[in-house]
Amino acid sequence: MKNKQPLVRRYRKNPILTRDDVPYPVGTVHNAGVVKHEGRYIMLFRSHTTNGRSIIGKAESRDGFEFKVDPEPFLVPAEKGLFSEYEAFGVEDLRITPIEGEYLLTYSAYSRHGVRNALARTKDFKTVERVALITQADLRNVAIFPERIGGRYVRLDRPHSEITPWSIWISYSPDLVHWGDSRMLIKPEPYHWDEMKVGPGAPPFRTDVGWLHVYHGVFETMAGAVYRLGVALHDLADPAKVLGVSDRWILQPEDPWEVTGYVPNVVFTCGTVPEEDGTVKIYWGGADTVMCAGTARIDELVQLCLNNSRKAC
Ligand code: BMA
Repeated sequence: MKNKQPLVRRYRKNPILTRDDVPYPVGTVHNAGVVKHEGRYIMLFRSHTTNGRSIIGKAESRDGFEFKVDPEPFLVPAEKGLFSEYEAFGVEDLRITPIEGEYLLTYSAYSRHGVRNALARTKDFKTVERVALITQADLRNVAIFPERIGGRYVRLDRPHSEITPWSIWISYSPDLVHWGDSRMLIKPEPYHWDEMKVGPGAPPFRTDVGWLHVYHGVFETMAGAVYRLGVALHDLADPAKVLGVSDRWILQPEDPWEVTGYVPNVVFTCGTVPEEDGTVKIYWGGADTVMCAGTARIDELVQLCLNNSRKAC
């Protein structure tokens, strides 16, 4: 494919959100979950505050590209109870899953005990209810599927391990609180663009042939790690079955605000919005500093997974 016709067409006015758009003091705006709610796009983005810890802000848009930020943050570390102990160092990289008339919010919770994942829920993006801490430590990037499958909730996540590369796992829950039946699905591929780490990106969305999942992959260079985006397709009835993982990346850091910033050479996604016209809006943080958006054709991404697949593990 020619570079003139990239798979992901960047929005011409990227970056779509920066710290200058935020009415309270923050150092960055990045790694946002995005969803369509009552005809408007809701973005829940991460910001480093001026003490270096992260909070989640909210922005809204009519067209999915021009966002206006709420005057106050949406989610900050809990001040009391169990959550306060595990969120004390910040909340990060929130994903939004629309399911059965509500929205599940999963995010990394940092504390002196390490990083684990929390689950909250909302119906209207005005009030939020924290549900449970759904992992132990050393695990990030929880993305829940937007439907129950075989009666159970399903999620992808990425445990950290010293003896096997950072890989994408799946697990299941009857009630959103207790998770199990875990299996490893996608491993980094040696000497490939994602050879160091892979991790779930946006919550997968349904297509006619499978669940499409935009994930991130990391390659270590002499100048540091490069974060890119790839795509995988999971079987609709049995998402533990990976139908294909695109051999090529779909997006890499290229724009100046992706190549340079707080963490250089990073594009990192937590959210996609599939549209009725067969396209998907993909949102990504650039260099852990700004938010960017682009559009891709869903059928092209599906074909990449099916026709140009590397092995999953
Ligand atoms: C990962 C996470 C992401 C971040 C990325 C690049 O490990 O911390 O939140 O975007 O590194 O710095």
